[in-house]
Amino acid sequence: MKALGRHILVEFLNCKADVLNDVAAIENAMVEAAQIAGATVINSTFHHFSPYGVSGVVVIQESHLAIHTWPEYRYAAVDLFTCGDTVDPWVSFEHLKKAFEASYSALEMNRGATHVLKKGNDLQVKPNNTENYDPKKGYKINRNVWFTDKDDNQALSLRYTGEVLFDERNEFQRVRILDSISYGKMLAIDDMVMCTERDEYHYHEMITHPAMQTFESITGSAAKNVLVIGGGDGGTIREICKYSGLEKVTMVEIDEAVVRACKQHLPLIAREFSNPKVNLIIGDGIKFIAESAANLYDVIIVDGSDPAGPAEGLFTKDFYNNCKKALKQNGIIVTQGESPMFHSETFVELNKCLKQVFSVNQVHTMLFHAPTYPSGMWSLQMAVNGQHHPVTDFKKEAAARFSKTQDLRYYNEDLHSAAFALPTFVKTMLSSPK
Ligand code: SPD
Repeated sequence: MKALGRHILVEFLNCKADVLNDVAAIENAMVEAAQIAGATVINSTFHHFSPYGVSGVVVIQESHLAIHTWPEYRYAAVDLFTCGDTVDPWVSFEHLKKAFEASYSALEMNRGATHVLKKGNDLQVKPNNTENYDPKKGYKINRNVWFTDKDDNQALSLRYTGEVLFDERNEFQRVRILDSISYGKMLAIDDMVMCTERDEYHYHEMITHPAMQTFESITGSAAKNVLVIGGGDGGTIREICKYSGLEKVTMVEIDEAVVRACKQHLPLIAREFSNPKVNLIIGDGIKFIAESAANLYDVIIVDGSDPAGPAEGLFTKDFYNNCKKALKQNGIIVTQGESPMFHSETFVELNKCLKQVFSVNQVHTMLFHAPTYPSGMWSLQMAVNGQHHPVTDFKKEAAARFSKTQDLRYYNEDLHSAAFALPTFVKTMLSSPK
């Protein structure tokens, strides 16, 4: 029977569950399935659903390949539809079967049997939109793939090219470098954005300079011995290395894959790893600080991930008690404090925890703008191991000189004090009794 199209409906069963929940892997497999069969890919749109499932379609010049997955059932419903004689949909089917490591049942239907259809002569068919067509290279694939950092109710999504430049899972976490469309290359740990080329300086300048400048203001000399826990992308040590008075910065990062990925793909962020003042230790920061000598560091910066996986211990009283011991008198600790809008509970709990380890008057909250973290409002918690205050004892002139000579792009002498000014709703969140 002659037909306009071939349509294969596939039930993929017993698939690898984690592949069925991986939007990038599925998009790649579907695009490859189309290309291997000789189809011309025009567009692809894939979406991940929370907590499980992916839907997507690859539009090809010869029609489409579509999928919906149920990872919890290890099942995917796929349809492969091609028109004309040039593309064999069974070739795509074979590719997907391997990619999903699936068993299957499939049936083929002929669509548009020509003996029952009548072709009209009077239809004026307009030419296709040729915007994405280059006569030499053919169609430009317009991929529509999104990375989503989310909890059950809120999310931040960044569109990326579909290129996964680095992807490794290890005993700690999954480390990926993706190529985002608007924010450049991005480091993602598990399903969370850690930093992007375009806005990383907001975070790295703010986690570093308010603490370093406060130390200098209250002690009258530059921080000489600094400890960073986490910070594997290298952005925080890059900022610390801008201080000429620095003698040594020790960085304890649990996952060497983060350092390796960033050295390879984010060299402007990871540019100070070879600085002789940097002592990189690949190891557990929680254990490191528990075993540290007392009274050692001028500034400690906790540049951890969110409190899931190996960073969980960075949000505990034990950990901050050990940090306090390791700080010199008038030393400063600063830690990434999550978001009052996105992780309200963790934000409040961490602040309470620090106030128990230090005292209420020694703990200070800063806010800054983080475009690629969910909600865009992020916090840092600072504790001063002494009686000085980061705003009232702040020496503006030195900070102004430093931010100018170092060409800082976010931090400056005005922002230093402004960052500690909190919206009323945040003050209220933090004023609840201990
Ligand atoms: N949700 C993002 C929390 C920030 C974690 N740290 C980022 C590392 C950048 N050096």
